[in-house]
Amino acid sequence: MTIQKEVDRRKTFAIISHPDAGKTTLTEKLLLFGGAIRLAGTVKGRKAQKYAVSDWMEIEKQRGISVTSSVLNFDYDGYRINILDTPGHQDFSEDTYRTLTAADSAVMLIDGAKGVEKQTKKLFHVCRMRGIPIFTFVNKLDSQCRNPLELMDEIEETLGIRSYPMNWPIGVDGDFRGVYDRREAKIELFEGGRHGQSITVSEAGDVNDERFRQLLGEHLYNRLCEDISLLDIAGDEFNIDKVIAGELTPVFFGSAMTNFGVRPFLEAFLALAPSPGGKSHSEGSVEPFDNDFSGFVFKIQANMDPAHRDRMAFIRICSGKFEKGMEVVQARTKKNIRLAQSQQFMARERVTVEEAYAGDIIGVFDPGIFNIGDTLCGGDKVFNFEGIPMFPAEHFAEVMAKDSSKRKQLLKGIKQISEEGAIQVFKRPDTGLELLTVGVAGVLQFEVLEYRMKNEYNVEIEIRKLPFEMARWTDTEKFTKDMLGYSDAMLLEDQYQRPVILFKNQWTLNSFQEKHKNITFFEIAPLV
Ligand SMILES: Nc1nc2c(ncn2[C@@H]2O[C@H](COP(=O)(O)OP(=O)(O)OP(=O)(O)O)[C@@H](O)[C@H]2O)c(=O)[nH]1
Ligand SMILES: [Mg+2]
Repeated sequence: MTIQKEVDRRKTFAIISHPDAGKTTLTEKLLLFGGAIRLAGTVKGRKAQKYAVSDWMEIEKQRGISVTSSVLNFDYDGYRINILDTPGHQDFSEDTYRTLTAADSAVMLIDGAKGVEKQTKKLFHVCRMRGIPIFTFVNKLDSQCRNPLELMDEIEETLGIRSYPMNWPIGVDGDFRGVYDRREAKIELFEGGRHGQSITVSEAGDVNDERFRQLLGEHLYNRLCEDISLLDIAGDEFNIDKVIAGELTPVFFGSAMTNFGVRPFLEAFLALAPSPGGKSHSEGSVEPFDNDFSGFVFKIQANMDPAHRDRMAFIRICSGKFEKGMEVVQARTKKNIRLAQSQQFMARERVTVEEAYAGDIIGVFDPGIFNIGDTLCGGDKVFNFEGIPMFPAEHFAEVMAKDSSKRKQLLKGIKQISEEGAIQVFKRPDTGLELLTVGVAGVLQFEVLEYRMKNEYNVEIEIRKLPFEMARWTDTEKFTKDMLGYSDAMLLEDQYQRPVILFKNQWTLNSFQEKHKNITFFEIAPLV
């Protein structure tokens, strides 16, 4: 197959939403259709001792939440699909944000009972900024949900995007009966009971079939007919160009847990979602079907496999063909690097990748040489894709090993986890004892840190929270330590020995700034 053909059959997308809307559950069900797993793990099904495949981290299994994004891939109907399951919790949004840079489209989940929630709104805007198409899946129709017309209004109003319902639910007041497929003018009935563990076969047929009037009863049937004519008259028209431009979101109703409406969603999504496109960089741009390989690192993750304790760098391929063991230039260092031990993922299960194409996401062994945001170029031309920013940390704490003889493990763990971008590390200058200060964007990261240090590095740590809310870098030449005086601020240095000042809050920063007008502060570390 030519590169063009391979690119055309690829669909790479991220699933985003507020916590608990059902992203991991939907991911599981999609994998099931791909034949990738025979039995979908039940999310939070602790009794069954079966866990969602994309929640592979021990802490995720225990808590039933996703703390880091997962990459999974499978084949379906001739397509090669790369799914990025992201965490919904705001404390892990940095990870979600980075992951979105690797996606060509997004599936936004909405809990049918709750509507558009805060974190969904935030993530939606990130997708908007990136200009990627957004598909909406209104989930949990099997339990009591809000009026679908009201939900559509809320999506349009709070998110500022037009919507087009691809199907329409029948009976949402806790008596979910099925959906009407608008394009095919067909009804598919929900059978209730135990689905979810396998692929459902349900009764389906033309909407005008008298059978459905009887099956649904006069009331529901008439209501459906009214709703449909209302949508046809008052709703937006379907327009694929607007979908691709991110101006119109196709909306699907269904239930991930009971596996209802998931297959029609997948099929419609695959037909409409864009395949990988071109991407601009510092010297121009690449097309996915160009012969030269290019890609960038958007995620680094250590210890995915407790048996190996190694570290993987995740690469989104932007152009050309990847071949196992190929040599590329790392744009930041201009060094040649052999991409060894390339793998693709079914959560914990890894499969060696011999070749991959633009749109694919692969993991390569990282002996500690990759940074998040690194561009890798396979051809003669070396360039940089746009970098991936770090989120400013908002919570700070001093971290030490409970057992001081474990200092070596402590340093190793903190270093590796900071290289993954989950924490930022600072030191106190000029003190004999090397006290480590850690900054995070969300407090739950501290818990993850504590947990991972114990489980992956065998060090119990103590975390002493500090009363600061912001870290600022500054111009090194002008700043002196004495300037801080007795203010509510603390001087630290980052890994490159540059001064970083922690301020208690915006007010402390402002009053310091008043006194020292010639000093400039930076929210984000200047590039090295
Ligand atoms: N009733 C009902 N419950 C569902 C459905 N889909 C998911 N759930 C439940 O909702 C809860 C959250 O599901 P997850 O898939 O873990 O949600 P998530 O969006 O991945 O959550 P985070 O990754 O933590 O943001 C679980 O208890 C699921 O069983 C559904 O279709 N119907
Ligand atoms: Mg999840």
